[in-house]
Amino acid sequence: MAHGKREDMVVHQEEPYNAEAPRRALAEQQLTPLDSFYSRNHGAFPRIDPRTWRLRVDGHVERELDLTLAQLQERFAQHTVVATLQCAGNRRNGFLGIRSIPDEAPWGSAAISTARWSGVRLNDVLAAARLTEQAEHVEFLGPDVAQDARPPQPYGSSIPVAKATADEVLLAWSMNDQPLPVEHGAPLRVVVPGYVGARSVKWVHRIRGLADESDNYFQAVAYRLRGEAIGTVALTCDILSPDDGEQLIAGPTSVTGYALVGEGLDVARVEVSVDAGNNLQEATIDDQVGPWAWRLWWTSVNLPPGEVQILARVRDSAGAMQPESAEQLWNPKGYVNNSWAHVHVSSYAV
Ligand SMILES: Nc1nc2c(c(=O)[nH]1)N[C@H]1C(S)=C(S)[C@@H](COP(=O)(O)O)O[C@H]1N2
Ligand SMILES: [Mo]
Repeated sequence: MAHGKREDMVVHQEEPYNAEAPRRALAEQQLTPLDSFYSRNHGAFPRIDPRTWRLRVDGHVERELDLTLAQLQERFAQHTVVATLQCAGNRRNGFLGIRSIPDEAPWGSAAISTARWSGVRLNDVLAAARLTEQAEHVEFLGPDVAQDARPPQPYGSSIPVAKATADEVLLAWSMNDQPLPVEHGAPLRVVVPGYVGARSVKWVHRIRGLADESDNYFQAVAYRLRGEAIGTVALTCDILSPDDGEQLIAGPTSVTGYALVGEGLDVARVEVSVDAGNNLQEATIDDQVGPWAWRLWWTSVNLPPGEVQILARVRDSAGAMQPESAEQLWNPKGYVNNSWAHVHVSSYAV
């Protein structure tokens, strides 16, 4: 099992390792098993000696900190948050038929996963360091050097101070009640619920209070859309089973998936159709595991024989609907394809 992942991972790149599970592996589980959780890396996995590892907090702070993991665990209260992480490139493959996107991985539907994260609140650590009034952003730096950056540099990014001091943002050492795997950032990673995965910096070893956004390549150049750094995640849903290309028996068929809505909003309605939206049926929405996690949904459709496209779309509690087509969303890096979900299956009568 390479990197602790299941054998049937779709590996987009071996080195650095970039892989997602078949979408069915994510279906019907609120927490994604660690062996199926997507892995997105811009550099080689770093080698970190936990005995010499320190977290440094500096920049616009009154008190610089240098903390071992044990000190972090002793001095601050432990908190747990269930949060979905989604890569900005999730569903990029839906853009590729419109115009090609060279040099970016053709992620399918599984560059999104949900875990129960435990650690300390970033805000508690920032309070100990006493951010000064000049600090408008908080930067996170990792040790892994990204050769795809211009120029090559360690991975980093930043979030606005209002988000950095919110209760849900963690410095986590545990994932699904297990020690954080090195692939996911051990000994310590940032988890920024509600924000695009790129801000949840793995192997974080330095946190800085800054007056402006980070000038790291992954904040200042990549992970931007229409000039803005991508922050909050856009309203989206997807089908997790059946998988694209499956062969099924016509008749009653279960369709399941997830929906994800913006901060403070709820899933109002998920609709599923097997006839291009002429007839839509409402899916049942699963219980909420927490405000930062996806909502699973399911329904049963009556699958006609032949080549069938199954469609799903979500509306949030503010009345917003995800955009219908990927065409209007296409962008040169292929970020945030939150268009209506589709899978194509073939079915036959028995
Ligand atoms: N240090 C570091 N942190 C990182 C990355 C990285 O390459 N290096 N990738 C980011 C991106 S783009 C995403 S989507 C998430 C992926 O987290 P995962 O690999 O645990 O799923 O981590 C983010 N944090
Ligand atoms: Mo990402």
